Amino acid sequence: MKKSRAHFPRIKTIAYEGPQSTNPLAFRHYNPDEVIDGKTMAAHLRFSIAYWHSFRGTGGDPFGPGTIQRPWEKGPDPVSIAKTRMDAAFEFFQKIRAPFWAFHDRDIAPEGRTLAESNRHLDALVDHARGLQRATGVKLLWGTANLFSHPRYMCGAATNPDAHVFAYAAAQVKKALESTQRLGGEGYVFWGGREGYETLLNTNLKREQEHLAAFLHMAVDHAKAIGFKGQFLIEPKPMEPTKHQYDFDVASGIAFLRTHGLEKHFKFNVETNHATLAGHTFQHEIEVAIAHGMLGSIDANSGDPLLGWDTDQFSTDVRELTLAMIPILRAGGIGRGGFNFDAKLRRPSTDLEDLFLAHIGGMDAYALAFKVARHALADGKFDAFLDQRYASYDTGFGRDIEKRRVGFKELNQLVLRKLGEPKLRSGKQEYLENLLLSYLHR
Ligand code: XUL
Ligand code: CO
Repeated sequence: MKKSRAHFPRIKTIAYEGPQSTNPLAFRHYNPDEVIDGKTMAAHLRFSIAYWHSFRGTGGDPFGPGTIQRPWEKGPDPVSIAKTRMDAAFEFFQKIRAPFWAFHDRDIAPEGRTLAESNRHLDALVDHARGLQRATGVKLLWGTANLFSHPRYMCGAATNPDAHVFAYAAAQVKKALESTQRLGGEGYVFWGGREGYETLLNTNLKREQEHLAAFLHMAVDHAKAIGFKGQFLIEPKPMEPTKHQYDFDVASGIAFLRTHGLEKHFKFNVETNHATLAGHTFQHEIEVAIAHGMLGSIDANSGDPLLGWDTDQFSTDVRELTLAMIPILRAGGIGRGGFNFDAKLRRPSTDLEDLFLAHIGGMDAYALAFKVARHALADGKFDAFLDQRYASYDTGFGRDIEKRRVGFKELNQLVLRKLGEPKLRSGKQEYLENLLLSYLHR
């Protein structure tokens, strides 16, 4: 990237300076080149930048307009502005040392007057992105279609009561999928922000859910037809903007996929703030997905305990991230997914530098959590505790229960004749929390 065209002329590529550094524009824990277990940290963590927040976010909220103004937001027409913006984005991806990015179709290219015009705009920007990906080595984690902003989708896309809207959404996803394929995306995300309802008085829930399943089957068929090899991901969220969203959480997502014969084709993109909105912890959603072999990727952010909506903040809560990282590492890592910062600057964070500071904090917090979790697991105490807690199922009648070799009748006899009253065995929560604390502060 030529210096004269730099969009962040005063900010150099962020360097790793170690935990003692006091430079706010340096990494203290994320050392992308450090090799751990034969893989660089960059390859373990697969950080990704969300185009929609970092390059389309304005700072606007439901109570007021945008506050964030970027110097590159000018040009003769929307497509040229979109290209300049993308140049700035790739300069940022490189300087922040994120190996991946993620986008919605309408983030990168302006909506046209017709679908054909929108598609032409998207083609132009996908060409532009291909050039930038080649020049910088930054890769696409996943693509998706924005099926929630335009007024046509006000009552849903695949679950819209009007088949015309369903057809339009199908055409849009077809194009977004092909664009993701052209950019070599590792995955493709379905987040159904408006796939749900506001009132059952106007909603046929069963029919809408069947339409959603039909839509996802069409996506699977089209991926097969074009040879798209990326992973399909469902991103659950219980509400917002819709009152009740069908992909409520991972467990209901699994039930939905299995009901409709889709489970082989999908995994989950678990988002921290969505877990909170569903009344779960981040770790819970990850654990449920892993238990079913369906963890695909992570949208890394956090909510605010005092605000009831999806605030999409950058997380620096190393304890929560360590709890999330432990099951991920136990499962062998994030695979073809990544940690995508689906997070945005606060409304008053208007400096260009704030974009760097926000991501540095998020990346350092995840890197630290990764290191703490690795250390904790290597020590083996958590696993040993779990093994011992369930050991009664390893032999004897416990094993018979797991193998389904006994029923109520046999167990009844066993308790009456031999076992009697079980002894209380402590769950040791405080011991385990203190153990976690000891790894966090060493
Ligand atoms: C919305 C959200 C989306 C998805 C992609 O809450 O998380 O940005 O990640 O559509
Ligand atoms: Co998300």
